[in-house]
Amino acid sequence: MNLYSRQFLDWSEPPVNFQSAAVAVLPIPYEGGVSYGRGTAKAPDSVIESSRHLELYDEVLKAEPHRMGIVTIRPPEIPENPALLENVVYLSVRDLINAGKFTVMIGGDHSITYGYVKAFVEKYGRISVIQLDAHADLRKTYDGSPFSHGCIMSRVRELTRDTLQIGIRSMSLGEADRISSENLSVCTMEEYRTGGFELKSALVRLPDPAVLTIDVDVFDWSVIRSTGTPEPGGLLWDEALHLIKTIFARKKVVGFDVVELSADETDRNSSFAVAKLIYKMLGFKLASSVAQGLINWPEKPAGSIFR
Ligand SMILES: [Mn+2]
Repeated sequence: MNLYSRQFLDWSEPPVNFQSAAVAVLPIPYEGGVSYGRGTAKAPDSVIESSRHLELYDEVLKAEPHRMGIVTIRPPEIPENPALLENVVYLSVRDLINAGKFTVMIGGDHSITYGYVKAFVEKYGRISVIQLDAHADLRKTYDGSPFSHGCIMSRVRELTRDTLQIGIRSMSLGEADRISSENLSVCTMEEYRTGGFELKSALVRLPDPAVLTIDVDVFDWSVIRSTGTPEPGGLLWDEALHLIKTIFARKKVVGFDVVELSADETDRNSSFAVAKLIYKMLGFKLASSVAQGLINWPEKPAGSIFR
């Protein structure tokens, strides 16, 4: 497996290689599925660059999560054709999870999540997908294409019926009709704020394992403003972390992706927030596995610890 010349965290002490790493970060610099603002193809490099400025110590966990070993994989060749791209993503993710790596994908636009989820469905059979997003993404097609980022949850539901969508605050009448006629698990932002949705029981109903897909437009602009299809009124940093920590504590999360950041040279904050989010989430994965008695806090990279 070829490592990327730029490494998430860019940290080599303790020394880590593909074999000894618990986590593989897969950058997918693709924006062929976007409908509005551009810049998502440059996002993975921007996040990796920002990650070099992160503190490796997590003062909440009182530990250095990077000690489990995190390597960044060289991005695959990105084809123009979206159907081919789906397959390239699927093959890359499949190889990493078959090698036992906890695989984190950095997008790229949201359309890449199809290939990501497909690899997990193939490995585990039944999985659930939890989406944090401002948009329902439930149209059958968008702009006449099934490969658009604007209909990704429709595509994901071709792979699994077990979905939970949180933070939604933008949808069409057709999507709203679909949510009610198919009785889909959707917690709108308004319901999240008012407690009008039983999030904890929805989490209990979802089968394990679970994959998380995070569209950064779920965040409030004060946290992340550089995204292709922004919506006002999203999650604040602390409440997003609280929500995500709860998901890690209650579900067996086997992977996550973070998509739709739009790299912008005038905005370092958004890239840095995404880098920190990824590192925080890796810390949650580690902490929940330790809390469940599955592993001990790693002092040095010891290969595939998440089984
Ligand atoms: Mn979105």
